[in-house]
Amino acid sequence: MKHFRSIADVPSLHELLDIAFELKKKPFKYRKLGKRKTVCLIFFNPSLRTRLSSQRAATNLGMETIVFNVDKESWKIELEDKVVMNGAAAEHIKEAAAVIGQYAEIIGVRSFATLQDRQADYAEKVLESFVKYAGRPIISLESATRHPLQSLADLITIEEFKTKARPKVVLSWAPHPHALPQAVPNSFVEWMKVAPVELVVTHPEGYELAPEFIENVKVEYDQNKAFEGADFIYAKNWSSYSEYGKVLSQDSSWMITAEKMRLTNNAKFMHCLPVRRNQIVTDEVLDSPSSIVIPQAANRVAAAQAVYYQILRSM
Ligand code: SN0
Repeated sequence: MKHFRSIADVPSLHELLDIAFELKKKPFKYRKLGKRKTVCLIFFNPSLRTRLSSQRAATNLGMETIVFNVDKESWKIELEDKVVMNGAAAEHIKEAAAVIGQYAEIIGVRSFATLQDRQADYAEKVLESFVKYAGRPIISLESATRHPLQSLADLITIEEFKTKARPKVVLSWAPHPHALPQAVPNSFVEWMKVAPVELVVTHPEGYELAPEFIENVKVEYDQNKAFEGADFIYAKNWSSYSEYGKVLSQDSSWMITAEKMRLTNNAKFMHCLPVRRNQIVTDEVLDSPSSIVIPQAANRVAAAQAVYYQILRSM
């Protein structure tokens, strides 16, 4: 594997899952593979799980890590070409990415959607600039449109907890006070489409995901109906794609409650975290045995390690 920006970069999902399960059982088996290699994790936005799991996964493979909160600790970076840099930005992405590439063999980049300019976000300017100028394998740590390390961990978790060959997996929109990116739901849908699951997406009208993600996916606007017979409920808020970045609804009737979970086939509750209690989901559900958010987060290490493994193997 050369880069890891989306499922399209994965040569074989089957092999990636196999290695993830192997590494989960034997995290230190390949600790010599990353010897004398450094991964630099660059954050333009906050992180808890991604940052720590990516560091832990690197350590397990014998790699060193540099973590760089570029938004707080670096020069402001210019992304546009052919500009007169007489404003706030002191350094261009061309030099910044190329220099970071001199110090690390692998680079991870977190750069959320701005939710201002749809075209710019969906062009993945920041991530693709690193691909173009760093000269190193680039791993998405959540970009403007996708969060593939999360999706891989989600798939590992569903494989572990499923009780039938083809479980029903429901991605449900849930209310949130702020505008959040579409990256997690986009990516989840992209991975679930090729997984052995029956995928249903439910959200209020106006929250349709971008066509390239939602095509060939079943959308059910009635949340209660969507929940019937579900084996997994994956909750997430996102802002509108059509009215880009807007919060169109804060309807609390979409919150995941114990009553709604009773409509399901004793479904497991999933969320990528961080989750706002009693906004997205009630305490009762999140604190119940149905919630698998902690093992889901734990799988972020196996996911990151599997991705590093495949990149290191092809270097
Ligand atoms: C991010 C998102 O893409 O929705 C990261 C999820 C892994 N989530 C948030 O920004 C939540 C922020 C909040 O205020 O709840």
